[in-house]
Amino acid sequence: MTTATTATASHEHDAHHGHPTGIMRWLKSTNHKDIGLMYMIFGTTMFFVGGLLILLVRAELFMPGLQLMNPSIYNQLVTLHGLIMVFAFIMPLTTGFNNYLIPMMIGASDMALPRLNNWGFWILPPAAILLLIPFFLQFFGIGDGAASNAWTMDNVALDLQSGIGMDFTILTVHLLGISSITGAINVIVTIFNMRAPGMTLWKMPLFCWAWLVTSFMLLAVIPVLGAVVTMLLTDRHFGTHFFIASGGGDPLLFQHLLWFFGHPEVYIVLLPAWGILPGILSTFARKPVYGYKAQVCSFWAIGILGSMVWAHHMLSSGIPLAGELYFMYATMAVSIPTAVMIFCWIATIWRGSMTFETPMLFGLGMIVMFGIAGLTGLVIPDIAAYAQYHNTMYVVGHFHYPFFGGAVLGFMGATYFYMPKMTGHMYDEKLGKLHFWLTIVFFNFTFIPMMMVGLAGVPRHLADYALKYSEYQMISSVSAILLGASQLIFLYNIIKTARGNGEKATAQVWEGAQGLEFTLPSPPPYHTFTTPPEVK
Ligand code: CU1
Repeated sequence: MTTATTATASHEHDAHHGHPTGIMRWLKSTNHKDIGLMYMIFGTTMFFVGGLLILLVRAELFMPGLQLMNPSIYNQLVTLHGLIMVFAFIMPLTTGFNNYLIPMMIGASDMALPRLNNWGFWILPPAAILLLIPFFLQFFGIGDGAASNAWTMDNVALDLQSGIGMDFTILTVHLLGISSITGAINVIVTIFNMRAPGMTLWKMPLFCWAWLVTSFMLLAVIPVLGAVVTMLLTDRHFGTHFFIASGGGDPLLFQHLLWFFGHPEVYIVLLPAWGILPGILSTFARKPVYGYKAQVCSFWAIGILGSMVWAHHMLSSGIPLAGELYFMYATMAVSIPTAVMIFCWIATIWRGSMTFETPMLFGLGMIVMFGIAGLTGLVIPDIAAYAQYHNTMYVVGHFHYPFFGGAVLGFMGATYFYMPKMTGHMYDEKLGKLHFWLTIVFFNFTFIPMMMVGLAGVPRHLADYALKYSEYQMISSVSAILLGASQLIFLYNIIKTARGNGEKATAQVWEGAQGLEFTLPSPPPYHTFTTPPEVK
């Protein structure tokens, strides 16, 4: 079955019910491409919101002794930046791609549960607004601002004491969790039940596998997050003592439950990017994906192993030495399947006839940056060194390598890769390349100095620092602002392409020279992807 015929079929189906127009078309849409697009647009919008918040933070850190804002606002901005980037930007963005691509990759007419799909998306905008409301209310004298205990919320004593911002955050986490779970159920049901005849699991593109593993991880850990914030809520307002030691509770339980979600969350963000990268690499290297099965097995190994290492965030929280040793070695073991995956990517491009269009640049950039992520992360759970690294800017610098250098670069590449297919128009290649080089340079100049000051002992979540760290902090701040500004080129390019101002994409875009048939180990469902869908 081709997309052309399924698209026609679904349009006929809509016609029977009358075609909703205007805003209703989007509010009521059950079409996977519509919903995918809405996820992508929402995610990209929140990327700029979250980015703007952290630029205020970098402005505050530009010089020691500056006081552009009070420390509470500073911590709120840091916290909102983290929550927004993880929950309202990258997760919705990758979900948008899964909605858009998975049905076409496996030859399904739509996601298996289209109404659930619609609901899952429309929970998000109100959730994002709820998260931000307390931040603005404080300027009218209501409440004491948004949550300010970092996006990981891992200091339960602070969580118990803080004001309405925490309650808003708890409600937001519930809404976002519902959205993620509905999305995960939809992916699993779609992949297991909606594959076209002949499309066996072992023929699926890696992106589908990556999202299948991601979905199972979401189902395993999001309910735990829901439980832990509910227990926090009842501790705060209804007299329970789950986490209050004076009432017989256990503060450490809070950290265990929270990180049982928090660490797998890293892989939930990263797996979709690992899944979308091999197709890009093989296209521009003109070689088949190397080690398809090895990569699928790595996804599962990382998914399972990655769910058993959570207490490497708690090595200074007073867990028994045997536990610390287990969590140290288990965490290091995750680097084995990760390395298998990275070697497969390198083998995919090895001796290929490579060209360096924008998606390929982002793909290659992602491999290198993700390599740095792995190496800078490998040292943190070392129990001998953890006391030095814990709660420093080093950790902040490090985790931006997997999140930005891995997931964000990967999906920027994917955006350039799929935009011609989605819109029927080519993006501006010159601007795309400019965007890549500015992004990769300023990204590193933002976060390497951050790791340097962290190693020297500058703690995170503090609005000031000693004079001797000024140079590094200035480099980081200026680079962050330039990194943010470079993203406006990306935005301009997307809008220009989406509005159809670019050169028309042919049905063979990325084919011929690039050959999408090379992206798959077997009969390519990408071939069903040659008719540009109408975007209204
Ligand atoms: Cu972790």
